[in-house]
Amino acid sequence: QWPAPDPRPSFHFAPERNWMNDPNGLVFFEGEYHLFYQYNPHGDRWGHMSWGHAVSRDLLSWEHLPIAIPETEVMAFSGSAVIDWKNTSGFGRNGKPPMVAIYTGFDPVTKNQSQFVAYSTDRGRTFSRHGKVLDIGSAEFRDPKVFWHAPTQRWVMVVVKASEKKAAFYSSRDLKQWQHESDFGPTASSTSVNWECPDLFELPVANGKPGEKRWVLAVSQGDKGPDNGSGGQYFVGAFDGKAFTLEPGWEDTPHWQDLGADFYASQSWSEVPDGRRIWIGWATDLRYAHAIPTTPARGLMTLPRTLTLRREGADWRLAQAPVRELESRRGALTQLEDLTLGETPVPLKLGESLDMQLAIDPQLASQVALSLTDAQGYTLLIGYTPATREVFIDRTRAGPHVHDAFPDRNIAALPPGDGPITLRLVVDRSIVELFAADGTRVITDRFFRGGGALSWSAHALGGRARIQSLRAWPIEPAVLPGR
Ligand code: DQQ
Repeated sequence: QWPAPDPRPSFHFAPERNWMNDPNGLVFFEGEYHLFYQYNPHGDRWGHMSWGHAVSRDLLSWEHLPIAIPETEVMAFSGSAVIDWKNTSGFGRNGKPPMVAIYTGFDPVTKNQSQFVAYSTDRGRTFSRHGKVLDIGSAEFRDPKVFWHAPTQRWVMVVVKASEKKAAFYSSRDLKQWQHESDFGPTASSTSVNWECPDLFELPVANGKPGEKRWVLAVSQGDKGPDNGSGGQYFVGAFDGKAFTLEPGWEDTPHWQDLGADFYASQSWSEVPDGRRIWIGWATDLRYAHAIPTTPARGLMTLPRTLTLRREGADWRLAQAPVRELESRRGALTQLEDLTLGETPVPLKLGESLDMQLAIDPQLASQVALSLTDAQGYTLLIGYTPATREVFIDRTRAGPHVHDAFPDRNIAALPPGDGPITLRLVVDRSIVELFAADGTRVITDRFFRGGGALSWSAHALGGRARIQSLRAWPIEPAVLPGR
């Protein structure tokens, strides 16, 4: 029913063909960021889940590799990967640490979900199956995230009891024998049907005391997200290797990872050499993932984003920023200063794949919008509403309607503040990622245009508005590093 296929993005990851969902097994090893992902090798719908595989040296240019973990008698559902530096598992060869993948095996006959281990001794190129390591006889037990917890000298697994909306914590000395330690959840903030794809990590508090850190537990939720689709929440607290406890005074109101429609199953890389915590999400909504165009790949990841934590009054906020590697891919700068806008659109000569910084005058009373229009007149609006201090992405008229169940307009209310409204906007042909308020408010949306080239313009929606400055850089196409 789509008038034209949506074009492949230029610097966001998509598989070469077929269906992709969650990111899995994110780990850095010997100069390469590994991205495994939920993959159907046989078609462009969910099924036959296997782990697809790609590697990158800069998180932007990806080299496609063969399937790492295929479907066998069980499908290989979501999970994580670690480097077993001390060879606690005994899988290492010739003094080299093994890469160990821990994933959910889903038995399509019995519906049982249990945790499996596979390992690689050749930089993730091939995996050997070790087999099942944890089975509690449940059909709702999945998505293990494993990491080394140095203070207790144990491996920790956080895994969901999905329909109970609980994160369960296990510990192990060798990645094979696992002991249950505690459960967290459900919480009053979670009204969805399930929890999926948990992650747990410690983050620096960017505006806190020197060295201040907190633990963040992230969980994806299959429905009733910020705009009623799927989404992810996060919790801030403490973790002692056995149990997660919420920060005192943490209000049980939802804290959403992303306020758009298209950020799900987020996972972070382990072993990043400079200590950054970087994550990525599957850029779609489960409700329409099967209905969006296929090009021939049906599935896209967001941009990898660096995470910090910020104190906001008595509250805590996760802050996200595009990885700094994006800046080295910027082409020639287009810079505009003091752009006063009325209702007549001012054309802007900008491309379809770009990185932009915007400063909007907070004083003028009318809404300001950037619009992205295709050759058939479909228009995506990205803007700011001064009266309510909200940024928005409006895809009501951006292409064929996507789904009746939730709105096509996503908003983020900004915290009180003085000075210009500064925004970072990353656009790549069929995806837009908007970062506001130091990255504490993020909106990610796909848009499915009708056809032809996209053109940019800016205007005020009634009255006058002013863009104080606009700096935009085209993102240069990927050049794969030599092998
Ligand atoms: N997708 C995987 C599951 C996970 C869900 C199966 C989330 O492991 O819970 O493809 O999208």
